[in-house]
Amino acid sequence: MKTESVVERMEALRDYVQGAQGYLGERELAPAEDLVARAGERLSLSRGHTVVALAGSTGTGKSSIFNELAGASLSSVGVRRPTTGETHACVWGADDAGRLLDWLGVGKRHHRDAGSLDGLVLLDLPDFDSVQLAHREEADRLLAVVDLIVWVLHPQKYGDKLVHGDYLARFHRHREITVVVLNQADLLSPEDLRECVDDLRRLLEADGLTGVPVLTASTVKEPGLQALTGTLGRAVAARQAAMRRLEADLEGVVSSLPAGPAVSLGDLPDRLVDALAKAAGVPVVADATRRAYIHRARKVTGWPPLRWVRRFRPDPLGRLHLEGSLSSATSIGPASPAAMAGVSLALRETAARLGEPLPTPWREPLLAAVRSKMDDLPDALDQAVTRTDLGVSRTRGWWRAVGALQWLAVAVTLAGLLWLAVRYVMFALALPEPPMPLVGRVPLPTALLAGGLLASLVIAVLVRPIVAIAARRAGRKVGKRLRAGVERVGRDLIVSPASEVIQRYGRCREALQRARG
Ligand SMILES: Nc1nc2c(ncn2[C@@H]2O[C@H](COP(=O)(O)OP(=O)(O)OP(=O)(O)O)[C@@H](O)[C@H]2O)c(=O)[nH]1
Ligand SMILES: [Mg+2]
Repeated sequence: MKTESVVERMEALRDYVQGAQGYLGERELAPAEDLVARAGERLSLSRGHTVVALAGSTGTGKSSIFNELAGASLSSVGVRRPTTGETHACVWGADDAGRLLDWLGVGKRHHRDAGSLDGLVLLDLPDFDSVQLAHREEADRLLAVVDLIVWVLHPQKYGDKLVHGDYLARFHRHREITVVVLNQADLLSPEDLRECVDDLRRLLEADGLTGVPVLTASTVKEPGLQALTGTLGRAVAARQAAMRRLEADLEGVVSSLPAGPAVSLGDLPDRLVDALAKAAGVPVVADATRRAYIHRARKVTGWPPLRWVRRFRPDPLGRLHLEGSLSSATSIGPASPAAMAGVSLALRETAARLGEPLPTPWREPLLAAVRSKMDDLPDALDQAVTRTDLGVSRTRGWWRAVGALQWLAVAVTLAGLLWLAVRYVMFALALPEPPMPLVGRVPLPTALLAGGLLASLVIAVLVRPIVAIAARRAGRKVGKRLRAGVERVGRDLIVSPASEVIQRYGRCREALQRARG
């Protein structure tokens, strides 16, 4: 096995935990955090020792095996069940496992001189399925951290559902660090023993523990503990059980972490921009711009005598206080509750759409990010609208040209009128009147008067649709410009917080891939 790779994968898991912190829930991260911490502690304490636990139900012979291997009666073997309540430890070789045993929290310590088991730290656990809660807790605590587990089973109880369902099957990822011992083999005839072992293998297969070593043992007669001693000796010499344990735990943690595909953030969806634009009053301003264009164009191109009437009509844009008011807020008014509800809905939809490829636990932080600056949106949108150049303050050249034509028509009308007036006065005073020039059969002054009026009318009628078309274009242009501003706001306040989450997710995803090995 590659020790380095386990260490590297563990580091990747640490990167994952760090990356996901603040994004994923504590519950989600706790197993990974715990494992990273435990791995660091275990490896820093001792890679030279192999911590082996003797685990099993009461009376299977754990303490007897412990004593037999140690060559002394260290842990009491009793008739009263359960016997062992406190874990005993025995260290083979140099007596330097103090810190490791402190970390394991084992108080009863013994020591044996080196031999084939040099480096072994053997633990005699209380019965794991005990009637005593304290026994169960102690056994569980140690089973979660030891490097190698020897399950000691009894010929009459090896098939116990609880033992398999609650324990062996739960440790199926730990195949590499599992040894099963059928103890008290002396109680069975050789044929029965063979049958028993075959049956046990089948049960273990069902537990997901295919291929784990199944040994037979007896602390009083044949076959003795040779098989177990040999297996322990090899494990201790390889000094890899600790790594294997961590690797198995790593597999478990990593497979429970949420994985998903690579995700990249697209642009703002149109529906969201629509909702933001509505909240920002873009349609209102665009329409006001269109009407202001018409209003202003008519002020210049309209029939001069009527123009002053327009002066008294309010300018559609003036009412919105939009032009030149870079600092002050507009009077479009706060976005209506309906518009803000529309934004809120669109935000949720956006988060749902962006989050769809993400694993479930990442969707929550994404939604939170998308909505994080929601309170700043109204102001930012208002400013985006205020800053946009509406482009209707300029008087167009063609308006002036039309205006001049109108004045000309008025001048002609007035000339005709004046002429007629003079003739009327002369007629009243019975003064001799000069002959009247004719246009066709119409007297010239009448023609001037009627022609001028008609020209005004024709100009007005012809210009009207042109102004309307130009106004619509101006409105559309402003609408587009406003929408671009709104989109910038959306990118700043919605997309960029969301992209932080997506980036985090990407980093964690990559770390998780490394942790998977
Ligand atoms: N025949 C036979 N009896 C055994 C063997 N090993 C242990 N015993 C007996 O089984 C009984 C229980 O042994 P212990 O070693 O106390 O069992 P334990 O697993 O430590 O039990 P707890 O501490 O209660 O969990 C004792 O009476 C032992 O003498 C064996 O290999 N063969
Ligand atoms: Mg015991």
